[in-house]
Amino acid sequence: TSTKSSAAAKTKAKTSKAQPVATGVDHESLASGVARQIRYGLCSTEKDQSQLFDALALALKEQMLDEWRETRLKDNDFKQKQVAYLSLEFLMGRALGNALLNLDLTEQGRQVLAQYASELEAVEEYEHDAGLGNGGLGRLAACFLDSCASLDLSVTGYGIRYQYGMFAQKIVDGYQIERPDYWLRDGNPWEVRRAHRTVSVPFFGHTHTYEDNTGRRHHVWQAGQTVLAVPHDMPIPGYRNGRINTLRLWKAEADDDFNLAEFNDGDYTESVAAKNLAEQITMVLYPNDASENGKELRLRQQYFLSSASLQDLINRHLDKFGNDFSQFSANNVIQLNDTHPSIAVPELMRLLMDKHGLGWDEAWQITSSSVAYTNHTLLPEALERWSVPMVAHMLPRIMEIIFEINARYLEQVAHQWPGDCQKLAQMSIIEEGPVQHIRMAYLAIVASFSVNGVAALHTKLLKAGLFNDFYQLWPEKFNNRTNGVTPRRWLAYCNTQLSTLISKRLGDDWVTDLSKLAALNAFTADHQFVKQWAEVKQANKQVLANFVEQECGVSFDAKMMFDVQVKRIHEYKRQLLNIMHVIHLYQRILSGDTQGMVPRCVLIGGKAAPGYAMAKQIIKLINNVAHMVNSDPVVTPYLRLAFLPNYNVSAMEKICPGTDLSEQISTAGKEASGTGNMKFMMNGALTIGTLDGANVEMIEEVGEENFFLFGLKADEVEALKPHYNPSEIIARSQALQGVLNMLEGGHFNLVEPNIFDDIINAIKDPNDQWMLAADFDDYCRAQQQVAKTYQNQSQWQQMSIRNAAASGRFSSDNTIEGYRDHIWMK
Ligand code: B1N
Repeated sequence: TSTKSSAAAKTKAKTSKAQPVATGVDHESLASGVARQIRYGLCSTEKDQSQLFDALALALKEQMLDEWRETRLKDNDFKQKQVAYLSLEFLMGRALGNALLNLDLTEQGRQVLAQYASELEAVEEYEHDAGLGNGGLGRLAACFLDSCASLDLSVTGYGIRYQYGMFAQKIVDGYQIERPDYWLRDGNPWEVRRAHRTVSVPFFGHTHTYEDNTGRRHHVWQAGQTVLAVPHDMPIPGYRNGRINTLRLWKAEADDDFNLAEFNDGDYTESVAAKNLAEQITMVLYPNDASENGKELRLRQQYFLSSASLQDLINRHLDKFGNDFSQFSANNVIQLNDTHPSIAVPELMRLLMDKHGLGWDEAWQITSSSVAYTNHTLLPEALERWSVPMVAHMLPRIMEIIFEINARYLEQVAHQWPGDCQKLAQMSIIEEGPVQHIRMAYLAIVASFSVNGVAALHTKLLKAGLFNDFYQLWPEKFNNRTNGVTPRRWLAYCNTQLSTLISKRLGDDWVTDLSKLAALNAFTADHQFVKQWAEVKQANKQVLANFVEQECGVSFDAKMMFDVQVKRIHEYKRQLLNIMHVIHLYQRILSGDTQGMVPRCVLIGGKAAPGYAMAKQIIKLINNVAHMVNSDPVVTPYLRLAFLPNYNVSAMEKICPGTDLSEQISTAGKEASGTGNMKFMMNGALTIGTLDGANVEMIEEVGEENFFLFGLKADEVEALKPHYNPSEIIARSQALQGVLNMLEGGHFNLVEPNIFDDIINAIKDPNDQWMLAADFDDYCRAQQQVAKTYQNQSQWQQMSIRNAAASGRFSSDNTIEGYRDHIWMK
């Protein structure tokens, strides 16, 4: 049946008509699969919804197993290039609805559950989000996996199977509280433990060299400790094409003699108990978005992932080609998701030389033509630097190799800039200082054949600033690959009503070719269509309002405008600017100045890194303002505000379809790309935003007249920096004075004096990097333009259609075609 099903899937993909015809899996086999899983898989007689979730997921996994194995066999047979996507984060979210959609089994799943008097939407709520990532970078990796499988590319995701994912956020008295996310408590029905693919990763100990009788030097790393890496595979189904790719997540386990030597003289029980030291490596995700972690355990995670994944790649290569590495780089690409797995560079050198007997030059030739690096941020606080003594202690052989890479590369620098010692120091992989540090981004650039940024502006700034020296040395390495998001999850799945409406007019080819949405522009004059478009948005707003009521206890009225900012809380993303505008509106309402105001519900959500004090204060301020706004009956007809706790992937699936206005208001030059901006646009939200990240390209596509642009440009931010003078700006702005007076007067913290002092000082600080005061008035102006436009609903709905129509470029399919054609298969 598996060959039958993949053949059926292929015909389906080609004709791509909206009939829910089976891909070889019929209702009966899914139904009997679910019944069997309840009885034998779960050994249960109960059929509550959580058990139904497990049974349906297990039955679906079973349906995928044949095609999964066939995909693997095919990829091993054909000598087509394999891509390994190495990432410390994969923010997958839930898998059930996405798997049903991609396998074309949604209707069948619905019918099976109906037999148990259950609804699909209710059962889906029992799946725990796989929150193995922080934010955009981790979610990008997840979207990429969906696109790679859907484009029939042989790409394996390699990551870590954290026992605890991104923390769960609770709000108590307005403050963020972190709770551990033990997402595996009820088991993970999707994963397959593949113990026979286990590899062993060395740590600590020492190195020595010896010469054999032919005079050849050999390097030996006598590890002090080895940790087992056990793969747990998750299936990644392509969209109705018969391909099932793999996300391979490594779990750390102690091997049988772990630590035995240290517990000598028969302290058997102690030594067995000490095994949990090994398992610590994959215990928890570091919850810092766009900032460095710097902890020893984090380096252990990075090396563990890098070494295990490369050993796996090499094992696959040996199976196919034997001990002949001449074709390794023709058959493999290793894409590094930021510098987090960049320790893979010296690790690949080590494996090739010390384990497989290659010489330096050959190993370097292979490494530097296999590795590619994606940079995701210009923020200096996010650039990874590892201390040399720490690396030398934990990974002694790796440290030797990094020094050697640096020495050989600096010869090239010296050749390019003869006599320029300054250049040598500034470009060295090793940063000098009281303690030497390894600049991981430089290591990644030196070893990579491709270095890419994630939006046009970001890549331009990388080349002109942070990496300019390297751009001069190797201009050919640098390229831009603007981010994207998968239209399967972020439109077809999360917004079924809009999808159905679009497919009625355009057919459903847009699901695999999002540029087709451009045809929607033709319907902006079709009153019937515009009306239906507005009705869908209205229905989605009601769903979102119910969600907000349930999660925040705040009542949102779907007749009001829904103004949303959801993303990690960070000063550069300027949630503070948003809340300052809310305070400004609040003041206007209190003073009776409601001229031209549109009733709005403002929703803000996101997690603060647990150690990021300012971000946590901003959450507290939002909650306190919300309390004042929502409890004043004079205000609530015009303005309501809610802070959504525990923003995550499955929350966004409900939020983006019901949003009118998307807030993308980072200080220009700071947000590398953004990807939430694209999800909102696809779902017909209008954007208020700065010329930053991918916003620039969104405006290119949709036109400035369909976007609410405000604020300084990236070069203006830089130019203003040396003479930025907020007090002068405040003196000239009544609106800003009003907001500051209210904050300073303690209006939002009457019983909690001074808790917002840092925030007030930040706004007035001439060294405020985020330039809140500089952009405030223009932001308010743009918000007034938003209100004016919203009052003309037919204009708003047309602009909404134009935004969705222009979102085709931001499909991750498009992004991945770029990686495929310009990096991986080049
Ligand atoms: O990567 C996203 C971009 O769309 C965002 O603009 C960018 O901020 C985000 C250290 C990061 N950059 N750097 C990180 C995450 C975790 C960590 O430990 C840095 N995340 C981004 C996708 O390109």
